[in-house]
Order: sequence, then structure tokens, then C-alpha cells
Amino acid sequence: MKRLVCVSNRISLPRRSAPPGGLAVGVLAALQHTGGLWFGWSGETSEEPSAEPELLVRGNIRFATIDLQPAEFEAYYSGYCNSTLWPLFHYFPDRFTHDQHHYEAYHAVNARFARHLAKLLRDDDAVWVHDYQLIPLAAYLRQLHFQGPIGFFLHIPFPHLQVLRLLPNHAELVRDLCQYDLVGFQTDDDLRSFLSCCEQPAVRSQDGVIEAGGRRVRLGVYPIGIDVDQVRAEAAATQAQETVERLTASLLGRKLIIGVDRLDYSKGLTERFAAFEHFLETFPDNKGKVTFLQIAPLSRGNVHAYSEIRETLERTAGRLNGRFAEADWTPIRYLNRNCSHSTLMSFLRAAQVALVTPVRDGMNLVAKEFVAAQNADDPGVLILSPMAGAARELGGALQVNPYDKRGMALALQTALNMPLEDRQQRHEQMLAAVREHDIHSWYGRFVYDLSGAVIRRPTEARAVRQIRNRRAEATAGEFSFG
Ligand code: ADQ
Repeated sequence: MKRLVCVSNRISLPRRSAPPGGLAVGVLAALQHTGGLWFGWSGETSEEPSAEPELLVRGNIRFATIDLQPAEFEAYYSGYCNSTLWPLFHYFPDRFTHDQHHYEAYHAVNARFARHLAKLLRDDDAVWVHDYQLIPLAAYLRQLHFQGPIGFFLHIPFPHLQVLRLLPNHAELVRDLCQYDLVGFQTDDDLRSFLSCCEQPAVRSQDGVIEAGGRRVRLGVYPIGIDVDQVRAEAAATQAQETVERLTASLLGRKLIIGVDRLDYSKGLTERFAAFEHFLETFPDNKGKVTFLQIAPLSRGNVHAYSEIRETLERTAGRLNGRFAEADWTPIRYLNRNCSHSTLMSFLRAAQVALVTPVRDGMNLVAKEFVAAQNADDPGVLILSPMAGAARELGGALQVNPYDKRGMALALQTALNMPLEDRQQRHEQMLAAVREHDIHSWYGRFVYDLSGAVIRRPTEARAVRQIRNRRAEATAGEFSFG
């Protein structure tokens, strides 16, 4: 039996309200089903480096966290992760900065993560590392003689060599990735981009293995998904909640267009606001008849690019409302607030149209959540950017380039007037796709490829448990992992 050990920059501790983000939801889902250890940064900074990780046990998950020092937070997290890797991996070379001191801090924090983690590891562990903040972790764990399988999953896009090579240390980054046994990407495009960056034109054998940096590394595509039944249940159950009823009542029968994104320049929010303005100019009959609700919780506020986009959006929303609003109608409702996941799912269900138009996105779970949350008898329409990983699966969406203001305005007009039958057909296709690549398939396939362990889907696990109960056998756990 292997134990699953997940490592991510920041972990979602049960005693704190989790920050919105797809990564935390995915890791938690995997660990809830397999049990195991989750190691990462506590989200806190302290002057003294943590002597030992802080441990917390909840159910079958052990959480182990360390604090970052304020200077590390600045150089490693705000610096290298969010001002170097994030913009570059999302194809924003003009927003990218490089500072050797930040790069050294990135390595120092990865080395410290490895030293703390190594003390908690057992020989039979399978280690699953998440995202761009921790690319060098495997190399440090190998130096500390950890022999077990180590896998890495990249939640964001991987850039083509033409972009990655703007980074002075790009070859080291690729070499560090080759220290893993398994490297997973959201889409085939990301995998191909990674191959473009390997020193020799790397050849991928039929089972997905390449020879790189003197090692055999398995590469794979694992599109992340959602827990479809949970989202559907949340969306339906919270409809009667006061917040949701207040939203619906306040619309006074107007159609609702919704956007839900972390406030990030990669999510295409300025382009989206401009497109909405163009829509009201081009199709003025919609004035007073539609409301656009954009929920955008703040993130990374201490990075300049993020405070800049926040100001731009506030200005644009204010200007647009000033230009079009009537005494009894506000075209854009713009919120920077977090809300509970279930309330959010009900908001998605209440909307006739969702605008998911990032200029670049690894996957985008909101697109999948919108599909799952809809009422299949009268579903809404998804407008989706082809630059989101989710576009590979969601052929039933109206796909539109987020930079194309005219195309976006036309897509909105089409979506708001789409006949029921057409909406149902599109929704049916998308719901099937969202079910096929759901959260259980994501972690189940990755863990299997990493360690050969089979994780049964929850429904199967329930069936097995019922049989076991009938046989009056003691059940050690829901999942066989090993
Ligand atoms: P994110 O960039 O965070 O994730 P996304 O995939 O859309 O983007 O996930 C966001 C999650 O946070 C969704 O589950 C959403 O419901 C939730 N959320 C958003 N706003 C919220 C709010 N106001 N209150 C509560 N919850 C909120 C990164 C990558 C993506 C990739 C995911 C998962 O950037 O491309 O899809 O990881 O791999």
C-alpha cells in the first residue's frame, strides 16, 4: 500500500476559509478519497523560519505546514512565482520581470520545502507535487535520497520554447522538470510546448515516456475536472438561500449574464468589459433588459500588475455604468468578494449566459461548473474563449476570441436569443464531456500512472462498501490505494 503525499505552495487548512482556487479543490478531493499527507505553506509569514512543520489531522488527511519569512514571501512568491513564471507561462512577456535574487529565493524555498518534507516521508510514499511554484522540488528530494515515485502536475499552461526562452534560467527549469517520474499537463498543447523545450527534439514513446536529461520521464495529459454531482446538488440546494433569492428578485425578470474569475489579467476581464460595452452600443435593445454580474475576488494585491488591473476595472465599470445606467437599471454589477462555493453555484445556475473568456488559462473550472450547475430543462449558454484549456472539451459552447470585441458582442446577442432546443443540445454535449473528465477521473488517472494504485470512483466505492457491509466485514477504508 502506498501513501499519497500531495505538496502545493499553499494548502487549504480546514480551520481557515479556503481561498478560491481550483488547485486546492482538486488536491482536497484526491486526498479525501485516498487519505494521506498534504504539505505546503501555511499562508502565514513569520520572521523566524519554522523549525518544524505544524501538524494537523482531520479525518484521513494529515496537514503539515510551514510559514514563509516576509522576505521569502516577497522574493519567492510575489517575485519569481507571480512576476516571472506566471506572466511568462501565460504568454505575457511584457508583464514578465527577471531578477536573479528572486530566482535564488525560489530555489531556497524549494530546498527548504524538501528538507522539511523529507523528514515526514516514508519509503512507501508516492509524492504528487502541484504547480509552477515547486518545479525544483523533485531535484531537492532526490538529493535527500528519496527513492519513491514523484509526480508533478502543472495547473497552468506550459509555454512554447519561443516564449520560455525569454527566461534566462529556462534550461534549468526544464532539467528540474525532468527530475520527476511523471509530469502531467492540462492539455495536449501544453505537453507539446514542453517537448519543444527539451534539449534534443524529445521523442515520446507510445506509453508517453521520453528520455531527457539522462532520465526516463513519463508525460501525460490529465485535464482537471469538477465533482459534477456535488456542484449540481449545491446549485439546486442553495437556490432557496436568502442571498440567491435576493439576487433573483433584484433582477426584476431581466436576463443575467455572469462572469466568475479571480481578479487576474490572464482572465480577460478588461477585454470582457470592453466587449460588454460594445454589445450595448451595437444591440441597444438590450438596454434595461440584461444585467452583467462580474464576481472577481482579489488576489495577489501586493503585485503591481494586479493592483493596476483592479484600478482599470473599477474605472471601466464606473464609466460604463455612468454612461448607460437608468434610474432603475445598472448594467454591470462588479463585486470583489468571496462567497461560499455553494452560493456561487446557485448564482451560476440562475444565469442565462456565462462569460468565460480568459486570454490564457490552464483549464478554467468555472466553465465546467457553469455547465454542471445549469437546469437541463432550460439551460443557459456558455461563451468560452478558445484560450482556456476547457475549450478542448466543451464543443457545445459558443467559442469566441476574447480580443474580438465584435465577435464577443455578437456571441452575447446569439446566446441571449438562442432557442431552447439548441441550448439543450449544446448543454447535453457539454455535460457529458464534463462528466467524462471529472475530478475523480483526474486524480484517479494521475495516481494510477504515478504509482500503479487504483482509486475507485466514489460511486463504486459506495457500492463496494454496501457489499462489504452486507457481508459484515470490517472496512478499513473506502479506497484501495496500493
Ligand atoms: P484558477 O486560476 O484559480 O486555477 P479556475 O480554474 O477558474 O481558476 O478555478 C477557480 C475556482 O475558484 C472555481 O472552483 C471557482 O468556483 C472558485 N471561485 C472563484 N471565485 C470565487 C469566489 N468569489 N468565491 C468562492 N469561490 C470562488 C488554476 C488555473 C486554472 C485551472 C485550475 C485548476 O489557473 O487554469 O483550471 O488551477 O487546475
